[in-house]
Amino acid sequence: YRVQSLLFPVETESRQLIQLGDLWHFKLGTNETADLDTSWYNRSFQEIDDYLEMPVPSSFNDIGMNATIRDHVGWVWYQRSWFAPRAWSRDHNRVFIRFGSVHYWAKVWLNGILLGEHKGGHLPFEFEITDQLIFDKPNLLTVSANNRLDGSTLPQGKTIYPNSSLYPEGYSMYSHSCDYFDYSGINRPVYLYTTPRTYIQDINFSADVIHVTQGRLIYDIVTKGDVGQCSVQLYDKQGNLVAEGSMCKGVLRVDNVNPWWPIGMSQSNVAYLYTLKVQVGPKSDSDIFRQSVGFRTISWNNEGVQINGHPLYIHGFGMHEDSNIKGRGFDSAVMMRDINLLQWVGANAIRTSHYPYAEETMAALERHGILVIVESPGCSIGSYNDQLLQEHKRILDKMIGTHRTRANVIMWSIANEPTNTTRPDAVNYFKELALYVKELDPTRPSILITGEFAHMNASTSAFQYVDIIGVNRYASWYKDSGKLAIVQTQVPLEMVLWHQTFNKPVLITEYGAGSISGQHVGPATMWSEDYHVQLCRQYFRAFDTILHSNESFFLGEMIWNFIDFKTPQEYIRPGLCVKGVFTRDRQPKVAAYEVRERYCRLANIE
Ligand code: GCB
Repeated sequence: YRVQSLLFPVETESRQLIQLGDLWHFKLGTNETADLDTSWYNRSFQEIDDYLEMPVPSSFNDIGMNATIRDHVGWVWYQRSWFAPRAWSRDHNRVFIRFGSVHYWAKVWLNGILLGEHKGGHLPFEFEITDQLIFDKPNLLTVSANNRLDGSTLPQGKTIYPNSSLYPEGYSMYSHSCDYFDYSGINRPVYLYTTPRTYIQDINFSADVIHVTQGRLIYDIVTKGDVGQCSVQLYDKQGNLVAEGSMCKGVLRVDNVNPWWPIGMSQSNVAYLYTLKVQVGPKSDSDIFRQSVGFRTISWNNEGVQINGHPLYIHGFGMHEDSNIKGRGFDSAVMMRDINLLQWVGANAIRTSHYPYAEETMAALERHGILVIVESPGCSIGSYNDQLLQEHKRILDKMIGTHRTRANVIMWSIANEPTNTTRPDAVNYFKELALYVKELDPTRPSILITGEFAHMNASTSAFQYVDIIGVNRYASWYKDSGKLAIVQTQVPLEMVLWHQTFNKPVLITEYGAGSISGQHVGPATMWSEDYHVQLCRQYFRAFDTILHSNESFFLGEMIWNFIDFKTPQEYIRPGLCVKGVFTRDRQPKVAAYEVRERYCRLANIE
């Protein structure tokens, strides 16, 4: 079964890579139908009227002081012109334009010609532009993006027109179904890259460890043009050739392989990566691509997950792509700060709550030995229909295609906190999705994450079809607020119940408390850092109770959240969800030191 995937572009001796960054021209759309603003895609904004300057990649929401732009729902327009180097002429090259993500629905024009469109706000897409490029004057690139979500998008959203004299005429209220601020625009880098005429389109592979010490790489190279043979070489970290082949599809074996291990499971060999070099096409003009390969085996049963045969205990965080000013915009400085904090605090895993993250981030996490549960954008699904099911499948297909070659990806999260999961329409919906995910990738377990309370009957629940049960639980925060003493009774009891009902491993995917950084109240009171620390201690003791019991099904603990992140305006939160163990500007709250002590002990880090 071939999933939809795109190679993440890299520079090689046969490929040039340029980021189309800096400032683009920007304006808000005037219509609900992008095509009505017709003149904008074949004429420069400069000739038309006013425009703003907008950084790319970045969300557009928090760049200015204009609430209309911050809260805009509908189409926006971006434009940038650029010169193509003469060396890119079509006799020698192909040229592609690739977007890391545009939220949610994007249309792209080059020199007035529609290249195509893409739906899905957290996944990459690209177009070949070889035949549209011009060389004697600037190329005009125009992108329109619509962030309006509805019942058939992931996540879902809704627009309500209150028919009431209490609101101005034509007034509408918009919301999307999750508590994070829905940052929009061109959130991830835009690249131009070249390839030779005959080129490597995709490299599908899976790499595992068999017979304890042998690495096995099963690969399939997709090419365009008349390639004849594929040359495939695998190098270790020191640059020694350890295996090679000449088929476009086949198996490479490495004896005495260095497995890829996450933080904490190996003292000497964390995140060992080999390099796969693929070469195709005529000698004089061959295409070359290099790809990281980590060998590891993921297995699972009704009690847990194993990496290379060793039981895994997850200690990590739910996260968000969120930072000051840029919003969800990719920033390599923020990414590295986050990875350094994850390592400092001793985390071995994250969940890409509540959407797939940037490919740049996934590659960096792989290099640093941090495991990832990749989550689909299906957050808080509230109504089920066939159109949504098809969209969910399409997005899972692309999400798995985008991230499946990463050694650190251990699990696919189908959805976070869907509602009414014992209703027949929900049960059917998740049955189809769970089977679909297994068909796309039988090598990894699937997880579905619940915010509901324990179901007493597995046969009428959507959770019967996935491999792992994820539980988001806010005992002594949303429920029994301020009552820290109940955690140690309720949490172990409920986790055991989930396991007994479904006979599957259980992972606590969220728990936590909000704390205003710097606020101290004794005795510990909700919203203070003191309460945050106390709550962590209570949960840690509850987890230890489960771990020290005779039952072994508890897969691990993930705190909500790594950082404070922006939410829509509402009266239950001060502009941010302040459950971060770190502040939004990535400084430790007091709870971070508490978490660090436990996580470093769990990871055997000094
Ligand atoms: C949840 C959601 C998460 C929220 C969190 C909260 O259950 O999964 O997106 O941010 O609760 O803080 O309310």
